[in-house]
Amino acid sequence: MPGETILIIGACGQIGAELTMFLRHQYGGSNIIAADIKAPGGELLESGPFEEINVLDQAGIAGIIDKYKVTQIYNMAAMLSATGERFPHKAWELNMEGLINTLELAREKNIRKMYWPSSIAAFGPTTPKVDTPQITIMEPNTIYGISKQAGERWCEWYHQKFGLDVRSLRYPGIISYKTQPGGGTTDYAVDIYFKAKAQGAYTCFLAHDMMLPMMYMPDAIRATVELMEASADKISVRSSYNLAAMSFNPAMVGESIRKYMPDFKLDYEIDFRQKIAETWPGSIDDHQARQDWGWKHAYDLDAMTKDMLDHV
Ligand code: AKB
Repeated sequence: MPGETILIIGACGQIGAELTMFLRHQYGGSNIIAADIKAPGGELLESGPFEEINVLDQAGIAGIIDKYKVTQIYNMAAMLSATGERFPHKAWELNMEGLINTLELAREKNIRKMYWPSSIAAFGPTTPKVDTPQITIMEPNTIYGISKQAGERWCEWYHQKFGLDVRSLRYPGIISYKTQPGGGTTDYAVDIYFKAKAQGAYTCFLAHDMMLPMMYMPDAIRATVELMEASADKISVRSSYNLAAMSFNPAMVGESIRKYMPDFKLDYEIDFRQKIAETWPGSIDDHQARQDWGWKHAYDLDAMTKDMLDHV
């Protein structure tokens, strides 16, 4: 990837922070421009350029693209499902106008490649729940999910209309220990490890048998970078690729943690996020990603549990 300068908007978020550091290690700090609404501390700030910008500020982003001669954009800024239900208009504005701003800038400024994350939330209650196909019924009923579904249509439209090389993944719930998620429905699968280590116990807001597709952060980062580095003729999906690694429910995470911490206690106080989770798939058929650009996950539940407990 020599000669590329990559702008990552939303660089301080759960995925953005690790993606930024991964790309900086791989391609050199000065070639990866981190941007977010508020400056971070620590290695994200020290390891390369940082720009304070709101994804809704199109003119400001245009200035950053010109200043650094940006050739690729990753737009990772989003409000997730649970917070989106509390602030629906704000979520729509951030998720949709933010996306359209960057698509339009990518077109205007001849950006070589753009990345935008979709989610399993783009599916809805009428979608087949087991091995959800790449192409299927999509009637999401959260504002976050509606914005992801509409966003996928926008991405495909920009590709068809203008030949923009925009690529996307439908992330499952992402589990990580470096940066915590905020405002998602799958967040329990991160919190549970932190509470297991700190208190030996966790009270879960989803039901014990709520199966959801999940992925460990190293797999999510590798998938993102592999998709972006695949040659364009291998990319047959311009809306967003289904992507999978494992599926589990809270009781299964509890059992996995007990293999390393036999006294771990798990109980349940179910809240409004259960209703959101019930509308999402339990497992995902990602054969298109595996076939097109060679996607292969590395972590299953027990391998992830061991690594999480070693690090949190
Ligand atoms: C959320 O729970 O909102 C996100 C997602 C599945 O996109 N983690």
